[in-house]
Amino acid sequence: MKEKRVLTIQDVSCLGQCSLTVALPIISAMGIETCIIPSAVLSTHTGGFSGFTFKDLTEEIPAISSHWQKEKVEFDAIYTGYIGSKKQLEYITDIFRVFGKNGCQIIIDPVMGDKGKLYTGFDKDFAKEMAKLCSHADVILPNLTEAAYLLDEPYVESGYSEEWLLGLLRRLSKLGAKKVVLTGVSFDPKKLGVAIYDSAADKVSYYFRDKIPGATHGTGDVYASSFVGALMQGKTIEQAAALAADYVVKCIEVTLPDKENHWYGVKFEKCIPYLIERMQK
Ligand code: PXL
Repeated sequence: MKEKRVLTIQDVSCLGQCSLTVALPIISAMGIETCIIPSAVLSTHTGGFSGFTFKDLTEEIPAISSHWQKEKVEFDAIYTGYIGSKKQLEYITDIFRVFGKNGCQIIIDPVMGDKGKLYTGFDKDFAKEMAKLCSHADVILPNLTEAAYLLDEPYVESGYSEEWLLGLLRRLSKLGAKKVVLTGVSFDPKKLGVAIYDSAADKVSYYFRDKIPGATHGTGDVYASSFVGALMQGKTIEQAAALAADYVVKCIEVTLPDKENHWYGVKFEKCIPYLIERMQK
């Protein structure tokens, strides 16, 4: 039996429960071989720590890629997360061209910001280039902030209608991605969820859970990683989007009692047994 193999490209934040330190354990725990290209090594993530170190690994991307081409490596999916520079976006586009064949799915989480603001180090110009990368995707997973920056539109935090959201999803899919999973969607102050849009069918579906107040770092990466794992395990995009939402909620619930001390991420490790069990449903 041919096992599924995923390549994920993002940074290593050595401490902080995000990017590769989340993607690698989660996708692996879901039974999928996970290959990585670390795009940079940081001592921590950039969301709340100060004085973090940053070792750029941009030139490793084409070097690793050319070795793999000689080895005739293939992937069932390529999943990209936090990408630190425009040069890296260029190299990743090359990787898509070389390895994104024979049914390989391209899944892009255009990690750039949250709550209407870009993370440290990103600007509008980078967002424009990220929008170009998204044209290669089978699925993109932006939050509402990233959606606004990808489209160069004002960020709309709340109070929007289903009609407006459908328009946003259509504009996002026009970037070139076949499907859009938009996170952080809310029509009711008590509920938070995702919108799943299929551009071929021009159809949207939703999955909501009760909103848990307060922001939690790293949940976007936990969401995208478990989504990718579920998709590789043969779930439909709607099932994968719901499973990932349920897993994130569980991770937040487990972390909340210790939130003051554990502010920098979620305790996703504690919920891996739940994730495995949830996958059997
Ligand atoms: O969770 C996204 C992320 C990944 N990697 C780094 C980050 C962030 C968000 O702040 O700083 C380095």
